[in-house]
Amino acid sequence: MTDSPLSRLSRDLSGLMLKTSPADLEFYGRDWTRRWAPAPLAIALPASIGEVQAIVRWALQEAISLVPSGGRTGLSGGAVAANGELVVSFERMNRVLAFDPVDRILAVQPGLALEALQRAAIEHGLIYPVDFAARGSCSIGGNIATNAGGIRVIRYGNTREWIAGLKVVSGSGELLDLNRGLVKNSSGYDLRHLMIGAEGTLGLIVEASVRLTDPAPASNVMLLAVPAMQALMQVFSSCRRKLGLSAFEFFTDRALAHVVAHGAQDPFEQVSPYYLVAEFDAADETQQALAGEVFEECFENGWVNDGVISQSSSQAASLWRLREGITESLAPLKPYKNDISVRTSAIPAFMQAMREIFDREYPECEVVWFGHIGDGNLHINVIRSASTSEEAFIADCERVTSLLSETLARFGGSISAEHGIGLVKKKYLAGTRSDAEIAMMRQIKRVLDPSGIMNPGKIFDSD
Ligand code: 2HG
Ligand code: ZN
Repeated sequence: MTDSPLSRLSRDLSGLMLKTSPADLEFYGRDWTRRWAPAPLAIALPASIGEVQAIVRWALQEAISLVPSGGRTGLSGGAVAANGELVVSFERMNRVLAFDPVDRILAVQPGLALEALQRAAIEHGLIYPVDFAARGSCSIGGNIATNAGGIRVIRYGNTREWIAGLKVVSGSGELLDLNRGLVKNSSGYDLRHLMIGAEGTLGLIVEASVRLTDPAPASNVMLLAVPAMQALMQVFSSCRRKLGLSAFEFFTDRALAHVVAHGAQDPFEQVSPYYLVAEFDAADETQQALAGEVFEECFENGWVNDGVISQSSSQAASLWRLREGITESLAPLKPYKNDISVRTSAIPAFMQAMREIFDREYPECEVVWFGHIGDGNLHINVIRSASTSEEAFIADCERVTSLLSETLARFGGSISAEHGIGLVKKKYLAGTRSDAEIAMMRQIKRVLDPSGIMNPGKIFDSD
């Protein structure tokens, strides 16, 4: 074997699993974005924290960048390796390590799939409440790296709320044991929170202590057909006032058409421009009766013109499918994705402003809106028309996203609510974060990753 960085890595770390076949480089070098051609140097699949530390030491010596890799379901290019980086896949570090019933903390490795974590919680009579459609393939390490949100943020918050401790190998090779599962810890800067949402740019998450909670009360789901945009928030206020909401989601007629074309069942005869999915506590008759009251109030006020309340868990699942199946139904069309947030109170005015921009700027594209409207988080997927080339389409979407970014700045919103900045949203960061903040983020990166080997080029370029 010739003497190369990779041969030195195999020699120094003889047990380390490495993959280098073209198919593996392709597979591990990309996430769910399909814009960048994967070109990693190789894939390392460490089995222990010791191996991860040794990889970082090697990377520092060889000046080779590292791209952390979980389930690669990301939508912002955060896990893309397109520049000769070593991908560090946590596929083999995917175990539940320990459970403490007093602390209600599950210690897990970063490669554990979200769904497997949720199942492990149930085995202990508890739940891990962060949830979203990619649960079967995404990993907890990736969820932490993007501070993933999902469908129950309105009740349970984002991933950040559930991380009681983190072990991280920093860009300088140190193993940091952050917060160690403490509930209270007022001892200076909380570096754990710095790592959450850092998209792997500061270090590699090698273990997480995840908080669990009591099982959710019995719930029902209602799907409401809404004739006008202004009514969306009126329905929200009514639901919020009277129900114990665990999710409040929305989608448009266009989104519905795509999931239905993918096999989901449309329960309504007439098309409406907007739909809302509300999940609410329905543990007893009093709570169920309240749902009936909300329903009536919405009908009487003309905010809703059709609706259905689930009568069984399978009906609840098919109503959820209408919302959760949207991303998959659109995937073959390779949409350009926006994932924005504003304060929930600003949603009506923001939607109106954006609709005017999209109607004007995307005359030929289909624009599909959906998302977590109760959190102020909207997903906007733009679909290329057959007459436009992929390159021209991306260029056009980037131009319109600049307008979106300016509008977000006016509304005090964010260009990434829950998917991360990655490569996709990098050029719009300055619309959401001030120059002073970005400069400080760069300085923080220099402290934790002095050689700039940790997922470089993601979130911002180093100067
Ligand atoms: C969702 O809420 C996901 O379904 C994906 O965050 C959003 O595909 C998207 O744009
Ligand atoms: Zn989402």
